[in-house]
Amino acid sequence: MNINWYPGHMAKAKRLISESLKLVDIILEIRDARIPLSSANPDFDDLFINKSRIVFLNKSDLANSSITRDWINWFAGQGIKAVSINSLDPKDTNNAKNIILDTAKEFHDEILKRKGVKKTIRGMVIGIPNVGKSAFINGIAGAKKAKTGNKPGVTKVKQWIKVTPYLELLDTPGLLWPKLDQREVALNLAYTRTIKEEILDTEEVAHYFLEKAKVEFPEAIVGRYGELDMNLKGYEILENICVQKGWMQAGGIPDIERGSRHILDDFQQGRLGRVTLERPSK
Ligand SMILES: Nc1nc2c(ncn2[C@@H]2O[C@H](COP(=O)(O)OP(=O)(O)OP(=O)(O)O)[C@@H](O)[C@H]2O)c(=O)[nH]1
Ligand SMILES: [Mg+2]
Repeated sequence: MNINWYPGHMAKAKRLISESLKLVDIILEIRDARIPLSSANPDFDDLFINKSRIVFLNKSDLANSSITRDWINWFAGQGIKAVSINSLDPKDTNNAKNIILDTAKEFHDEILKRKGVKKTIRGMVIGIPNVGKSAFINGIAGAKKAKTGNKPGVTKVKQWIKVTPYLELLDTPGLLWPKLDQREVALNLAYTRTIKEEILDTEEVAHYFLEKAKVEFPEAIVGRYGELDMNLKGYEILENICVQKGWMQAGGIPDIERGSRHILDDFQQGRLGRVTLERPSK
């Protein structure tokens, strides 16, 4: 599966992000805790060289918490501070806010010493589409100041949001790289709904999802859809799930399209339990 997708608004978003860089003191990179590597944008490393950066592993409520801990250690080993967060939980966003303020304090104190003024710290929130950038900002601001939605491409322009008198966060549109030539990465982004549904073959995506599930998390599938022979091929498991759940077309034919949607939706909404799709390599 080769998804070649780089809509005009993304090229514009990248320009807008580079232009704003000189205004910001700290980069807050939001990744998906279920796919901490696939949700990294390879463009970011070049774009944000020499900037102080914190990685937030968001949607941690949907991920396996023990694997999230492994990831945090893995990032620490790379010299990167990573923090687990559920942006919809005020306890977590409050913690994130304190971490940002602590980091910002260094800037504050230095500028206060040099110039005698208390400067507003500006943080830029970046990440791939639909990863929860706007929800993260709303959580930290304690108010719905940025528009959110469960599909990629909700935020179209940049927007500064005042969080405290001395902290402002910049919401940015999601950035995805031009050519998703790594199949595994493209699929992970499809499962988590980073790539627009309209350009995907839902049945193919669900089929690959089940191929992965039967090896890595069969209990999540059986737990949701009942006893299934997980030794079968992905397509056969998909058909059996449709039969079991009564997702049928006229004439007793399994409604594969409907089944595919259900399965991906169940995963995205956390109804399969807390499932992480990527583990750090040892
Ligand atoms: N379960 C869960 N859902 C989340 C979390 N953070 C965000 N969401 C949901 O994920 C969806 C996308 O959130 P947004 O904040 O709009 O994502 P975004 O990164 O701003 O997306 P774009 O602006 O389209 O790039 C929304 O339905 C949010 O409610 C989280 O930590 N846990
Ligand atoms: Mg947004």
